[in-house]
Amino acid sequence: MGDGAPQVGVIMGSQSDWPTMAHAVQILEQFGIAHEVRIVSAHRTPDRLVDYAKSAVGRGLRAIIAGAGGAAHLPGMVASMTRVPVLGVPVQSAALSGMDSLLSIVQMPGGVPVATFAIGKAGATNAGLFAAALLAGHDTELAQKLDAWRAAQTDGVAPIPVREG
Ligand code: RP5
Repeated sequence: MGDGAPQVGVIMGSQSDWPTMAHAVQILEQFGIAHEVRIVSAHRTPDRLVDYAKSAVGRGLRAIIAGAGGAAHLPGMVASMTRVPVLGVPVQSAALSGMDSLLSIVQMPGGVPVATFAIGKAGATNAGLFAAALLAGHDTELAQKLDAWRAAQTDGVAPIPVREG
């Protein structure tokens, strides 16, 4: 997806995480950032996780957006095996509304960083935007697109609220 070798990897622990992680993918597509999307489960496909994390540097990935829910070990385990920046997205769980996911991802021990985002759609969207910002530091065209996106967002906020209800 996108032109050329993937610069960003989007991984998720389960197919059930897709509705959330789709928001990160949508941002990457909007900015034309080459990316790949995979299911990588810390618990159900541990060998796939190891292969993915250990190959990330060699394959040229610049960021990995990792979403998981519940006992969300995926982002931290990936971060333990690669220096590629890992952006963690807590997926909203049914049992605990994503607080379990959030705390699993954010409470990394010192030395193994995972940049942790908000629970659910906002977190996935912002992880996509953050990856774009990381890449924009070395890509003038992408930087201009990101500036335009941010300006459009600002322009879209009306100064006076509509009186509803
Ligand atoms: C996590 O547990 C996944 O990221 C998903 O959010 C949740 C359910 O996973 P499955 O039971 O579908 O494998 O590992």
